Amino acid sequence: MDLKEIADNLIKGKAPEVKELVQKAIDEGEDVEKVLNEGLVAGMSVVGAKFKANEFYVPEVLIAARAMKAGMGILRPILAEKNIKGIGTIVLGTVRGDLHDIGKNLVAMMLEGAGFEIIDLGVDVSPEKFIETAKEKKADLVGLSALLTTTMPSMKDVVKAVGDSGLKDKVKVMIGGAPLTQSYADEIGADGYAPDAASAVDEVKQLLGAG
Ligand code: B1M
Repeated sequence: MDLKEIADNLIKGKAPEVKELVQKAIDEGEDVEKVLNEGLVAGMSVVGAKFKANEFYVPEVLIAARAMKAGMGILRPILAEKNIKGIGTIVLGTVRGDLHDIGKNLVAMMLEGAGFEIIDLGVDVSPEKFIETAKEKKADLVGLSALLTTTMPSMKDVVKAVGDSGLKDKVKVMIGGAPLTQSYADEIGADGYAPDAASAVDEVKQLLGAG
C-alpha cells in the first residue's frame, strides 16, 4: 500500500483513518519501521514545517499529533516487541513550580513523530526527578520547559544537578518555553535551546548527532 496515504491523513488530522491505514499496512505485511518512517514520521515532518512557516497553528498541530498518537498506538507494541530502539531517549518535563504543559506536549509529539523515545514527566518536575529518570532510562537528553519567568531559574538547578550527578558527558540539556532565549541557555550552561516545537526537533537532532 502507498504509505503516503498515512502521511496525508495525518497532516489533515484524521485520527480514525490513520489508525485504520496503519493497521491495514501492518496486516498487509508492511515493515513496521517503514510504516513509522514513511507514514507517521513523514506526515509529522510536514506538520512541523508548516507550523514553522506559520501555515499551521497550534490547533492543527494538536489534531495532527492526535492522529499520530492513534497510529503509534498500533506501532508501539510491535516496535517494543521487535526491540527497535528509537534514535534517542528524551526525558521531558515542565520545571518545578510551573504547570503549563501545552507547549511541552507539542514538543513531545513532534519529537516522538521524529522517532525519539519520549519519557514525559509532566509538570512541576523537580531537578531530582529529572536526574533519577535520566539515569534509570539511560536518557540521551533532558528537555526542560518553562512558561513563567519565576520558574526559569529552576532550569539552572537542573543543569547543575546534571553536572553534580556525573551525567554531564552522557546527557544533554535543552530548554524551551515562551520566556526563554538562547542567551539564557548560554548563561545557565544548557546545551541547547529551541524557540518552538519544530525547531526543537532540529536542535535535538543536532545535539545528539541523529538523523
Ligand atoms: Co499562564 N501565564 N499562568 N496559564 N498562561 C502565561 C505564561 C502568561 C505569559 C500570561 C500573561 O500574563 N500574559 C503569564 C506568565 C508571565 C510571566 O511569567 N512573565 C502566566 C501566568 C502569570 C500564570 C499564573 C501565575 C496565573 C495566576 O494564577 N495568577 C498561573 C501559574 C500556574 C503555574 O504554572 N504555577 C498560570 C496558569 C495558567 C493556566 C493553568 C490557566 C493555563 C495553563 C494550562 C496548561 O498548560 N495546561 C495557562 C495558560 C494557557 C497561559 C497562556 C495563556 C498560554 C500558554 C500556552 O499554552 N501557549 C500564557 C500566555 C500566552 O502565552 N499567550 C500564560 C501555547 C503554547 C503552544 O506555547 O507554551 O510557548 P508555548 O510553547 C511553545 C514554545 O514556547 C516552545 O514550543 C512550544 C510550541 O511551539 N516550547 C519549547 C515550550 N516548551 C519547550 C521546550 C523545549 C523547546 C521548546 O525544549 C525542551
